[in-house]
Amino acid sequence: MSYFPEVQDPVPCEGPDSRNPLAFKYYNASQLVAGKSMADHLRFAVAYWHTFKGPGTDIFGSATFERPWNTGATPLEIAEKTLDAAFEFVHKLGLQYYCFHDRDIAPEGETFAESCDNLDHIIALAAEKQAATGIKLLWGTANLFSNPRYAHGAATSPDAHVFAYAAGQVQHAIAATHRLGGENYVFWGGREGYETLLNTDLKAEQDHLARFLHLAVDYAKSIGFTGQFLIEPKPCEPMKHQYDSDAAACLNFLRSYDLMDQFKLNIECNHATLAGHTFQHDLSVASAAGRLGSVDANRGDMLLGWDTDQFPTDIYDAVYAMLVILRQGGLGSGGLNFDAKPRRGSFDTVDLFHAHIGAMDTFAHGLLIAQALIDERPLDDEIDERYSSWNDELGQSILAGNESFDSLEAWIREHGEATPRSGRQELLENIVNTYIR
Ligand code: XUL
Ligand code: CO
Repeated sequence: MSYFPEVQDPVPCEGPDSRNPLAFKYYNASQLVAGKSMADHLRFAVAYWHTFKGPGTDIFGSATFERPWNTGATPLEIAEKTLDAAFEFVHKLGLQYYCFHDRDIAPEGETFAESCDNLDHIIALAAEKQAATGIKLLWGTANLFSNPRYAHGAATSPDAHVFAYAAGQVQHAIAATHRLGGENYVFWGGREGYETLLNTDLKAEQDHLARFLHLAVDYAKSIGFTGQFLIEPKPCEPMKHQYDSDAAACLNFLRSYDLMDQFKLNIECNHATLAGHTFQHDLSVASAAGRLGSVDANRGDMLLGWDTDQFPTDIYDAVYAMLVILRQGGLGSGGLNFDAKPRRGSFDTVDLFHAHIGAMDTFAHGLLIAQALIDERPLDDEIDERYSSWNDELGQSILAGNESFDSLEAWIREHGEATPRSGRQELLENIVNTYIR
C-alpha cells in the first residue's frame, strides 16, 4: 500500500523552468558540483518527529494533521505503519538520511523496560528497511523533554534519580543509533536550563550536565560507537534560559569541561535567530573553532518571537550557509536535517512534499550560487585585500610575536595615521545578487 500515491517515485528533477510543484528545479542528486555530487554535498535528512509525528497543534489549537499512518489498534502498530510511511516518503524524495528521537520512532511504554522493548522492536524493523532501501540514519537522539519527569531538567534535574533515568534512556538511544549505523548522535538541551535562579544552583547544574556528557562518551567507547557526538545550541524555549544557548556558549562549555575533542555542534537556523544571531553567524562561530558538525535547516519568522521551525525557503540564508560549509570542506559525517514542520493550515500529506521539495531546492540552488562565488572569488578577493596589511612587514612582525606595546607606540610615532579604506558592503551585497539567478 502507498501513503503518497499522488507523488512520482522518485520525484524528478525538471530544471529551473519547470512549473511542476512535485518536481525539483535545482536538486539533482548526481549532478557534480566542484567534483562532488549534490547528494554528497548536501546530505539531506528528514526529521521523523515533525514530518511523521507532527500533529499540527499550537498553543491555542488542537491537531489539524490527520495522517493515515497515525491510526491503529495499538501504539506499536501505529509505529510500524509510521515506519512504512517514513521509508516511502524518504525514498520518493531521494533523501539519503533520516533522524529520530527514541520517543517519536517508538512509543513510550508504561515502564522503562517496556519503552526499551518498544524501541528495540522498531529499530529491528528500521534496520531491515535501511538494508532494503540504502536509506541511512544521520543521527539519533533521545526525547528528554516531553515526559513530566523531566519538568525540571534531565541531566540538570535537581533530582539524581531523574539524572539516572535520563542516563538509562540515553544509553538505550545511543545503542539504537549504533545498531542502525547512525553517523552522529545529537544532544539538544531540551529542558537543560532554568526558569528562575531563585531555586537553581546554576554551577551544580552545569557540572551535572558535563558529567552526563562524559558518561555518554564513556558509554560510546564501551560499545564501539564511533559516530560524531553533536550539541545543538538553543537559547530558550522550553526553558527561559538554556545552558547551550548559542554556538559560543556551547564551545565555552565544552572547553571548560574537557569535552571539546568529543563534540561538535549541530547548528539550527531558528535557534541562532532566537539567540539574536544570524544563521550564518552561528555557523561561522562553530566553523571557526573547527566544530561545525551538522545543520538543522529551517527558518523562523521575523515577526514571531518563537521557534516556528518553518521549512527553509530563503535563498540568502542558504547561500550564506553553503559558503560556510563549502569553505570548511563540507560537513563530514553531518548533513542538512530539515527540522521543520508545515504550517498548521497546511494539513494535506502532499504539503509535506511541497515543503521538502522547496527546501531541498533552496539548498541545492544555494550550493550552486555559493560554489560560483567561491570559484570566481569576488568576496574572497575583497576579504584578502581587506586584510592584506597582515602580510606586510608590520603585520607579519606582530603575528610573529616580535612587537610590544612599546615598539608599536614607537612605530606609530614614526608612521602616523592609518589610511581609511571602505568596507564595500553595498558593492558586495550587489555582487551576491548578480549571482542569484
Ligand atoms: C528543538 C529541536 C530538536 C532537536 C533534537 O527545538 O530543534 O528537535 O533538533 O532534539
Ligand atoms: Co533541531
